[in-house]
Amino acid sequence: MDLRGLMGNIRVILALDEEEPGAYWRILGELNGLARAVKLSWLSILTLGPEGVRELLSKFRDIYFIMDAKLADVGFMNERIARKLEEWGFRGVIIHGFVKPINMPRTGMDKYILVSMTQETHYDNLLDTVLAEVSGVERSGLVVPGNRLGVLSRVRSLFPRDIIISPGIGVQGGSAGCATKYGADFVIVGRAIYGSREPRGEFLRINEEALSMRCGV
Ligand code: BMP
Repeated sequence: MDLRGLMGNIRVILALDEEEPGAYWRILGELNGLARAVKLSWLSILTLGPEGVRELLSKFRDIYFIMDAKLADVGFMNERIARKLEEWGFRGVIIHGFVKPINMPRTGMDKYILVSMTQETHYDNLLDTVLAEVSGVERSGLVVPGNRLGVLSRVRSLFPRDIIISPGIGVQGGSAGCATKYGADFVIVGRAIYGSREPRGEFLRINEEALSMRCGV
């Protein structure tokens, strides 16, 4: 089942970039039943350690964990890193789209390709080149900034069927309603949820906003 099938009426992927191990357990406990997909990062691995990550993933078995590895190494390294992540229980991995050809690991994990970032980067000068490369690669979805609506709508128009997941919501200025209106299937949200006093309430509020696809009203 792909991410659309797994998520039901949830449009929020939680990004957990905490610097204290207990916070991962606390937030996932509070968001029990709501957080169906969670993106971890290298920061999460540095904080929890390999054993901690494995423990977390095996405790929250129902959650679809994506490792935001931003893989951009040579082929054999991407391959070896992906193999470890899959062994640990990750179900999705994020790969940079600027490498030519993109070194897609052979893995059973879902593969999401980052094609542009929430801040300006040289991706912006190369967007068409990157997208042409991406179109020839087997993928599960794309990571596209949710706070840069011009980029988001351009990618959506060129990739009408791809799953698009979009960071940049909340602290980085994007709105969940605008992101889904302009083409995101799911918004990736971190600090606005885990940094809030009421993570559950905030999760639900942002999810409602994403579902509403309301932008600028
Ligand atoms: P926050 O919602 O707290 O701003 O977190 C955004 C998350 O999305 C972080 O995990 C960050 O690494 C990730 N991200 C991003 O912010 N911009 C990008 O272009 C790509 C990302 O993966």
